[in-house]
Amino acid sequence: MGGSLELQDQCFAVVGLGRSGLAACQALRARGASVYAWDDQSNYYELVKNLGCIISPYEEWPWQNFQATILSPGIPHHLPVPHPVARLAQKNKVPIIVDVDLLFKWESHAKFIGITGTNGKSTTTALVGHILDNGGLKVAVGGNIGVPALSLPSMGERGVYVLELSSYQLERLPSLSLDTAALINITPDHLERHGSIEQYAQAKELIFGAEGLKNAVVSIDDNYSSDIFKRLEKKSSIQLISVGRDKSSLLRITDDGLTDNAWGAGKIVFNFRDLSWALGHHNWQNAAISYAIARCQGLSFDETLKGLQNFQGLAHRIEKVCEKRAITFVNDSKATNVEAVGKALACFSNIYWIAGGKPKNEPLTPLEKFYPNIKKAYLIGEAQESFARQLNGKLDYECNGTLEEAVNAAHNDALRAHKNAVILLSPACASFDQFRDFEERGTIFKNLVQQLCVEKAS
Ligand code: UMA
Repeated sequence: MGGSLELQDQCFAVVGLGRSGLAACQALRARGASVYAWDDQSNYYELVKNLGCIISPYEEWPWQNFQATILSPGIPHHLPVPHPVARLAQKNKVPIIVDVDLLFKWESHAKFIGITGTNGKSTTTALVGHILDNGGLKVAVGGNIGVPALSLPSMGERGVYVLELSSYQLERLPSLSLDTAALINITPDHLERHGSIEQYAQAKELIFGAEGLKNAVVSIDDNYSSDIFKRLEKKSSIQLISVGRDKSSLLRITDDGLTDNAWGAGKIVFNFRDLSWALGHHNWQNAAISYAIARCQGLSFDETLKGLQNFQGLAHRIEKVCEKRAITFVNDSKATNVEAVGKALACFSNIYWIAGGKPKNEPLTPLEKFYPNIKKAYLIGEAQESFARQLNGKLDYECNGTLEEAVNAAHNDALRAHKNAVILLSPACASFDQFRDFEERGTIFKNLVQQLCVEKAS
């Protein structure tokens, strides 16, 4: 992104040199800005020094010169404890932003679609990108989905950016500028960072705060989202589309299909069961929201349906890896919370469930209704003892420590049982105790599975 030197008189701090921070360093330097960079790990110091960034202790930085501090979304500025850099920025009245904020500023002539929610936001973001691209629009997809905003191409005024926005990012977007904003659902997540579910919901609601917002798509099936919808009803300047199972929904999800009271004269316009990727009811919600967003962009019914039908689904989210000897392996590494795991457990029966990782201190009790679908649990990572205590007497389990051990144990048990089975990685935990992120965890799972499938086939 970018190549002119229009920022050569400006100075920025970039803190956190993960995916978003590195892309920010590159983009800022390409525009000629001075960049002071920091990460508590030294892995990328050489790389950013080679880009011309300055690495030095942040206490010594010229704070009065900074336009903004680009603080990686994962680094707290408030709860549970502000990072010392955030305190320094606040003390020096330097705005704390995330990378996406610069994209809004630099690409102000393009159109932006923002999508948030506790679960389903990556699938919905990818799906919307896919439908719009299929419909002939010039589209770039990024944000929390894993493609840093500042690594996206410059799009020109006919371009459409489809951005997944997390609650972490939404709190640091003073330049938020969206044509269309969508909220999929709100259930407890990241509470250590936001303090309470109410404050987490407030962060999510920020997505509707953009000046000039034209379309708001809100699923109204949970109380927090429904309350946000009611507040939006008071804003007459936006087209507001409610989505959900609730009878009052403009786009109503039923077992027979999507009833469209917005563009389809109250008729059922398609059957969710015809969408091969839409495994599980939660994906019906993702499909309905994506349908709404596409129609808000002016796509015809046929164009929208075509995109919905030929979507391939998303890696690491209830992703079928392979099927061998009546055993289906499913990678759901992205399910880092209990709510997301419930969606996967609801899709299958005779499950050999691999769970655990870095605990989020959420009780497993909401999953108990799915235990009849589970044959046995295989526990890994820091969470294994606490999960074992919670499963004791309710579900057969063993502690395996590592993903590799768990895959082998589950596979041996499933083979011995001689029945159709599903080996499901759906951790209900973050990955950081043993992996870089959920993507690495999912990729390693897929590699282990591929090896097993090849070995056992030969
Ligand atoms: N770091 C410090 N000090 C700290 C904490 C972290 O220096 O106290 C450094 C780490 O050493 C590391 C960097 O900060 O080098 C990591 O920053 P980051 O965690 O913000 O990671 P990025 O790689 O920049 O990824 C971020 C998002 N990460 C988070 O929000 C935690 C990615 O979302 C996003 O895909 C990426 O930007 C591109 O936009 C991931 C995520 O887990 C998928 N998101 C959460 C979620 O979906 O629930 C919000």
